[in-house]
Amino acid sequence: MQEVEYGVWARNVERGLRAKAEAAARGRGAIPKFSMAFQPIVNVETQEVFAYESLVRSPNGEAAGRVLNRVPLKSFHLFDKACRSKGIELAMRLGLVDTSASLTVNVNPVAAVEANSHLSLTCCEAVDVGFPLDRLILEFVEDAQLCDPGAMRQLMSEYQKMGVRIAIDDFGTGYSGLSLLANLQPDIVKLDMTMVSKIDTDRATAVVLNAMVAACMELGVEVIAEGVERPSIMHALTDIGVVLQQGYLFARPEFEALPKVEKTFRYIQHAKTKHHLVAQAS
Ligand SMILES: [Ca+2]
Repeated sequence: MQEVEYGVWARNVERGLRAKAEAAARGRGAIPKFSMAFQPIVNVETQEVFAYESLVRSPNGEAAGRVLNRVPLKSFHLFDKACRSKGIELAMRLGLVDTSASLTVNVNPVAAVEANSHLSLTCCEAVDVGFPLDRLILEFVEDAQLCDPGAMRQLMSEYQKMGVRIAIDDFGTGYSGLSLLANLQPDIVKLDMTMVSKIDTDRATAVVLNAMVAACMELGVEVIAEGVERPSIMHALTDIGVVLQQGYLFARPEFEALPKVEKTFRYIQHAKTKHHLVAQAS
């Protein structure tokens, strides 16, 4: 009982300190004002939204760069955390938990390893506002050069134990490649957009992606493809078993809203039927 009481007290103190630090940073103008847009990740097979990714935007919905360029380096870790808080808070307000979709929020791995309390506060805040942790996905950018894989693995497993899922973002661009899967044991990988954009035109890229996806499947790691912009990319991905897809073909990020995808799913169904008929005829 005493431990729980102490834990609650310590958590509240910690939160109070963070809130003060954030308010002070905002007061000094250290963290620029910002908001979020949401982009769906769809399952092209079941035609459901798997998750929405929350993405930073300026307060009027302009591109992320407008905000990111104004974040002072010393406030970067605070900003990283503030983005997740905003994403969760907005997703709650937009009724995401009333759908079957999850929410993905981005995490800078260096900030997470060096200021772990920021990440645990993200989870505390999620619990406080009634956001279920098993619907939360943390997207870590793959950067083995900046982060010790041992420390990252330990950090990730702590959150996995709480029911949060871990995704490796931009998978395939880093230096460690497939060994990262064994070292970090994520739940999900998001294939790098540059590779995905060439799957339908460049055979070498298609072969490498196929091998990466096969390794993920063997290890029970779910795969998401980002940057799906043409039906031929969607078909090439579906052919190698990647059904979770994100990109302009389905929906652009929408400012402070969860994009509607009913029309998209009708379009996917049409494209799939056509692809199937063409394959049968040839
Ligand atoms: Ca991301």
